[in-house]
Amino acid sequence: MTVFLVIIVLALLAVTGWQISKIFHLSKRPDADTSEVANEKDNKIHGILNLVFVIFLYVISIYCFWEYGRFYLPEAASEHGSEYDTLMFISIGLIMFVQVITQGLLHYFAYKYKGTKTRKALFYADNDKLEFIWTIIPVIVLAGLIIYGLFTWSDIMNINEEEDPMVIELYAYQFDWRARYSGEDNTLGKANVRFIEGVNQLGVDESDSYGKDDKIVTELHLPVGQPVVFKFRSQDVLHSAYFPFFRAQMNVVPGMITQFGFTPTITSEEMRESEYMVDKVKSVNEERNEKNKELLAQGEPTLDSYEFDYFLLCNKICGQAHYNMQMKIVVESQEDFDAWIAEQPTFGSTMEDQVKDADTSEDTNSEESSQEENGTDEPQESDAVAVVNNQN
Ligand SMILES: [Cu+2]
Repeated sequence: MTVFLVIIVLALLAVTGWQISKIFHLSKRPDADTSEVANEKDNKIHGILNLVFVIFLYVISIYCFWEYGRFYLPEAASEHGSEYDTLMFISIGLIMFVQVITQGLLHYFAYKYKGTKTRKALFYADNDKLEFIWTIIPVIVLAGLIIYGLFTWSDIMNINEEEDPMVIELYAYQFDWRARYSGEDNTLGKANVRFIEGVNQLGVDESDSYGKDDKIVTELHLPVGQPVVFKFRSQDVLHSAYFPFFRAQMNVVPGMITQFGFTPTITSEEMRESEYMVDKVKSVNEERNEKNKELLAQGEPTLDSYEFDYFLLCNKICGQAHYNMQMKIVVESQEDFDAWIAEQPTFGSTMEDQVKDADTSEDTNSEESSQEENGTDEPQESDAVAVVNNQN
């Protein structure tokens, strides 16, 4: 019914528009030029508009670069990052150079050769020499760009096994990340979604001895200067691991393992102290302070002051809480990293603890039931990612 009414209203609006245009047409003076063919005045207006449009385009481009240039990322915090940035700036530079010239000429000629009564169009069929020039130049430039891009791509994507990279698994699920360090043996234990149960959030295969020393954590720590190779796994849908400051991104696909490796070069602390970040943090906090004044006036809780941290983000719209799917990354010295990783429990010990917990809770339960029931002690819920029922 609503659709029907909407259609009627739209039809009536169309009829109204048509009637109004007829009234305008009839109300024109009898000597007005009603011809459909453009006259001298029309051509002049269109010529000038063409010129005005391209000037507007240039002005707004310059304004955007000037105003929004501060949103560019700072110097890359990974070894391959500078290669990546150079490739991007060369590509953008070339495209912009050609765009500025051709767009400008196009509009200028539309203005310069606008129709006038005295001008006659020149019949110009073809010119082999010209066609050869404007074909061969783009071919050479594009081929160069593609070859350069391919070399950069293979440089970035190929993992140098001789450097003995540290193997870390990044596990994505709606809507968070977990990191699994491969432990002393630098080999990840096998994992499968079917093994997900209780504290075994990532479905690590308990029977695989490589998995015993794996360490599963909620924060990603990386030693500076150490090559790392990430193995990505997804529990549910397509995610994308995005490390903007390290110029890295890789799709995280359910049912397969994707990988990407890089070497972090700037610690979190060094990045915090960089001129770029000091300015950025200052401007964010100024905005927050302004906002806090409003919030205070409304009696609402205020925002905390901002401090920079690297983050791993999800860059695929994977569901409702996608926007908040992130994991903190800490790049630190080798000593700090060693101290931190030593404190993390291994997968083997976590599983043993679970068994012990289950035993003690059974004991206490039986004790409790022998006394009188005291319903205050709830069983400790693990912060399990998900429990998969393999009943099918
Ligand atoms: Cu996601």
